[in-house]
Amino acid sequence: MLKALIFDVDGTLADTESAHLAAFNHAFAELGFDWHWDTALYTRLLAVSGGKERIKAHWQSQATDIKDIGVGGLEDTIAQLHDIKTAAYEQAVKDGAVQMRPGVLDLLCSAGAQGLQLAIATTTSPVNIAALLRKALGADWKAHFSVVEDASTAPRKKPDPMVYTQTLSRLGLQARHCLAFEDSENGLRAAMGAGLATVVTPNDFTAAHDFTGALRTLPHLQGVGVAQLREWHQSAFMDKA
Ligand code: XBP
Ligand code: MG
Repeated sequence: MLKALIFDVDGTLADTESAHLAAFNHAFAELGFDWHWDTALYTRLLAVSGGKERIKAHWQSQATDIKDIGVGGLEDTIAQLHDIKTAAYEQAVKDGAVQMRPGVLDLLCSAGAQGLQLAIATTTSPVNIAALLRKALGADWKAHFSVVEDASTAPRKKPDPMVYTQTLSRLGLQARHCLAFEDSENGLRAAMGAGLATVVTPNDFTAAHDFTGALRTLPHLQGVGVAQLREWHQSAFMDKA
């Protein structure tokens, strides 16, 4: 029996990565770095979950000047860049730069109304979740969710299943009673690693990813209701019976 829906944030609830990309480039300019990530490079860099990890991966790929700064300086500078980036992203969301994806709000509302628990399992920062969902659901957005697991609670990033196993534990539910919603290969691997049947809605940044093993891969969640999810969920477990 389906008891809970667990949602990824970036790329799943909303197409956020273009706003994240602009915020990263703003931070690089603010601190005088001559880096400018374009869409093609960012699409590749999204293979690394976590903004700080993504900056570090890029810096290491540049190799040239990383030794000049020393490890402590590297981590501090990455943290400084990420703080500036997060503030810029938060402002962009407040200014309306990001929209929820089709069907997401309807599904969140109908699932809650039909007694399903809702949870969030994301790699992004708490500030980013709050900015997005305050805008979409109002100041009491947290009341819609039984559990929120994010970069601050699950330090091992996707495709590590940590964020999903912690979400299931806090929900007090087994994976077979839940569905996960993701947009990326890392996210799908993390959810499947926790034993979760997963509905994937790719976006422009993740269209080329490998979604082998997804319960369904859909262009969006428009028109996907709770009854349909219950049917897909049941078929997933009847097939395994
Ligand atoms: C996607 C990510 C995040 C965002 C940037 O998270 O990997 O790193 O790209 O946000 P999700 P931060 O699991 O929601 O798809 O800079 O806060 O990491
Ligand atoms: Mg995502």
